[in-house]
Amino acid sequence: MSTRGFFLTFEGGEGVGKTTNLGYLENILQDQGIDLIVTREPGGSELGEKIRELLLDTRSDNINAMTELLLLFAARAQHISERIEPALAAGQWVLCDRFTDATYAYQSGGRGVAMDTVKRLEELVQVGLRPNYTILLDVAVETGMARARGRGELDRIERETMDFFERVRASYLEQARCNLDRYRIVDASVSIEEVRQQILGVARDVLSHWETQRSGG
Ligand code: T5A
Repeated sequence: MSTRGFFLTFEGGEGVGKTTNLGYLENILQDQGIDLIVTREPGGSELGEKIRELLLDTRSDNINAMTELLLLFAARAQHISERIEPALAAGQWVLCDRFTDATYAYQSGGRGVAMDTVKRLEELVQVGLRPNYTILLDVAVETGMARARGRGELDRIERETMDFFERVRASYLEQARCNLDRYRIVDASVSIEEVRQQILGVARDVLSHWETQRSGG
């Protein structure tokens, strides 16, 4: 019987509702007695949060695509060693707001960095670590951006063009299509309550995945 925890990630474009729904799923899982931590990328560790500030600061307007990519993986390396791996090794669940699928979507899909470059860094930094389950919240780019704008000032990445975010969305949908075993797509275009109903259904599916993993299936 495996005692290792379960690694669950939330993904999607800007303003899709990841933070809102991650909090909802967290409550459902805790009610089921699941011991978990909630974290995010970029960030998740003290150093990672400093790197996040650099990445999202609107004054960092001359970061080139490779520097951005390496900063994301530097933050990720620290996050994995400091928080994700210790939690999983202790049998805890890790609920993470974005992970490497975001790098494929934003840096490869959005910025045009070769997928193979991201893949090489993924292998180097993660040494086999991959999410067990990924929830992709999907909504039209204009809708997500309107929600993000409604929340306040846009950060450096949120100021990208609509074309950039269309490429990000297309990359996420393609990743989901290629990883049907771990991806679930939630229609985030509907009301918060209706999205919650979908998350409730996904929570049942997540728990059944966990049972399968725990029993060594
Ligand atoms: N990034 C990240 C990369 O480029 N590469 C990487 O490898 C990684 C890891 C920061 C940025 O970093 C980039 C991507 C990002 O640009 P982030 O903070 O996770 O990452 O990015 P955001 O998408 O900006 O996250 P947000 O916290 O801003 O948005 P959420 O979490 O998706 O949305 P949320 O829950 O805050 O909701 C936004 C607003 O919409 C409302 C909410 O109440 C809130 O006001 N809302 C709804 N309104 C109507 N109907 C619904 N169904 C709604 N759901 C939520």
